Amino acid sequence: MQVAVVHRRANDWCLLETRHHPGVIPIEERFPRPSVMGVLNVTPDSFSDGGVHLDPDVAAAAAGRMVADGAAIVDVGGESTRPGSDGVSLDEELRRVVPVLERLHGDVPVSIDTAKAEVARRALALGAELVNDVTALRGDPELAGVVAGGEVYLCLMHMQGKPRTMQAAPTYDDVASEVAAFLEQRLRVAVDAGVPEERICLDPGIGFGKTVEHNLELVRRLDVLTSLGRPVLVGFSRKSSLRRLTGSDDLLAASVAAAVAAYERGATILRVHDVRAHVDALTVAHAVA
Ligand code: HH2
Repeated sequence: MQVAVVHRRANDWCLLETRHHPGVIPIEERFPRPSVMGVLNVTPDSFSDGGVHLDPDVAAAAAGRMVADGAAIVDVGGESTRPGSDGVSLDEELRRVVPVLERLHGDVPVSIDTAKAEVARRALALGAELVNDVTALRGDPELAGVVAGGEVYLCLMHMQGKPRTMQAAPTYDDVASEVAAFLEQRLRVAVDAGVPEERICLDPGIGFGKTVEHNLELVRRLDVLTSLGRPVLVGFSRKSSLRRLTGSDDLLAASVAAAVAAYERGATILRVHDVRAHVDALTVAHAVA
């Protein structure tokens, strides 16, 4: 397959080259707008589904249900990044995710939510087609090479600080333009490392070193991110800002509203826990649009 590789330099778009990437269609074709990414945390301590999917058979069944409900891909993660979390060892992360990936291989389209090159390597060998790195290639110097060497998509996410302390005092002069500048720089790092640009999507990192108002501003001004020319992924599902806004512990309606708002402002992929409700809502929002 022939694909054009377009790089952004200053304010100009320029066609730099045309490359062959057999077998991998551009991310916009693989994930038309809107597409839903189901969240499957294989952790004891995640935000909202911690402990639910620790049994690999239970996790695999849940992933199958997400696809049946309309998810385009299921994001499997073995390390919680909730505020205050410390991270897990490589062995522990592999112990959590590999049995799940083995059960899903060939049946369910999978994304691996990891910052570790070795976890990504094992996941790709077991069929994962997207690497979702919340550190945007800052966590493990070998991850870019693993992604560049595989036929795989990449999500680069913005985070201010580290999960342990990121919610202590998030500060920005202009959150939308600072997040956009960061993502543009990480996009360039990924492309320079050999990851084809047409396989990359960008994510503002809702809740990762942001106040409620920062998160809302990022959705409100999502055009600042879409103008970078890459598909934007937004993960607002069940995040604590929604609880702060509504005062409710049931975050389903709030999550759906946030996803629809993000879609209407240009988001392509919505990362969500409750797949069915989001697919229905986005189907209607898309039909109206
Ligand atoms: N949010 C979480 C984890 N991974 N990846 C992307 N690209 N975007 C996100 O917004 C995002 C992410 C955190 O949410 P969750 O998976 O529910 O919780 P935890 O990190 O505690 O497992």
